Amino acid sequence: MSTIYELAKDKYAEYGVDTESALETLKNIPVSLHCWQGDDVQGFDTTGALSGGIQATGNYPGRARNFEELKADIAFACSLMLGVKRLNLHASYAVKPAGDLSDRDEVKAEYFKPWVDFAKEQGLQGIDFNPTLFTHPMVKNGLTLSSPDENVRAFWIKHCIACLRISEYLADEMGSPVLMNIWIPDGFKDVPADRLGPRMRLKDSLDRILASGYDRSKVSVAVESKVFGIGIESYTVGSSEFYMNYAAKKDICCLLDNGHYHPTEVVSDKIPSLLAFYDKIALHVTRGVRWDSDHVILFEDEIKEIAKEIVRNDAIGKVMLSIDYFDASINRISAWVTGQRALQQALLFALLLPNGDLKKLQDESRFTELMALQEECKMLPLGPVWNEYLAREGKPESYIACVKKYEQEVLSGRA
Ligand code: RNT
Ligand code: ZN
Repeated sequence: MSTIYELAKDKYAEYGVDTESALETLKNIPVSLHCWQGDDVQGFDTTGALSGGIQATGNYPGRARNFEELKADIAFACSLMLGVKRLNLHASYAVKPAGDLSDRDEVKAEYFKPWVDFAKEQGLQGIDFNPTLFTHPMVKNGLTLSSPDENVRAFWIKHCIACLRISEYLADEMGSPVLMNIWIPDGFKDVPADRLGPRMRLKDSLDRILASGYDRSKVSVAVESKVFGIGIESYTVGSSEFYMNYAAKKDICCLLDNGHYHPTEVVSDKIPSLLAFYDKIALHVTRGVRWDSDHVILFEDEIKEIAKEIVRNDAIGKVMLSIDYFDASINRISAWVTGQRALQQALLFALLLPNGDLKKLQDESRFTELMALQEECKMLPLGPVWNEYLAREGKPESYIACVKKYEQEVLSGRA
């Protein structure tokens, strides 16, 4: 234990905060790592440009081009990250035997066995899963589960049902429940003539997917809303209100992505609203800059607010955390590590607040003292506690040199 940590520990103790229990809690909070940061959301089953209103911008060299490269990059990124890790996969990352030309509606559990082996090797806690309803020729006129074309809808319903089976398989193999999150890009660039019809079709599609049945002790199904995407500016079928009501009626889960709301709306305020009604909620933690730009998470105010709402509402076991961004303009591994560490820093910050005292001040309407104490807390010595966490987990404080070395030795060989 470093002297500087001892001093920080004493300082926090003056506020009634136990740094040891904060560190113990922090290291056990699972964070699901999105595989798609490593290859700009390309996946293995198509060479088409990313579609669905999302974009990975930049052309930093060294993108993982196949399963072996992506695995190597994830393993390396994991070696620089802290805490309990899970892996978050998209169906488009199926590892198919050579010559297997089956389409997404025939995606099978066995295609994910190589990922299971990898996750076990890496000591990951579990795997989470996502059907992939974008970057594919069966996305017709930008629509999938809400399409008026019954063939299109049937194809994607079949895909999602296949993904339920894969999720159950992943839960069995990893011995850990799987979050299966459904996000669809469906919407219109310009003013629609019918806003209800597509939503009724989406509702029916989801009903049919859920009606195929799945083991709720193994799989939590989530639906992820969105306000708009590039080229889908005027109307999104899977809006926040649509999915929140759907999830409540069907007793499934809402997934909140903090890039998916109007810029002045905050997910930190939505978390306690949902906790009043749901046993579990899921998050995609990201950083939107002016729009759903999926920038790397930084240790910034809204991330801290999100962390506070999880910690002070005793919701650590109720809020499933995944990171979700894709930056192709910087070293992709550094992007993974910076974002995952920033989320952990925010959680540590929240765990080290005198949350009980702050709540009491609010309940006693002592707002002057509440404001003063909240500001005082911002100056508490978080850094030394963070560094102690790194030291105990055997991770370097600065990871730039390691990333640069990997870049020279491995990434630079990828033409
Ligand atoms: C898109 C959603 C969605 C995707 C991934 C690839 O706006 O955030 O979660 O980022 O599924
Ligand atoms: Zn998301």
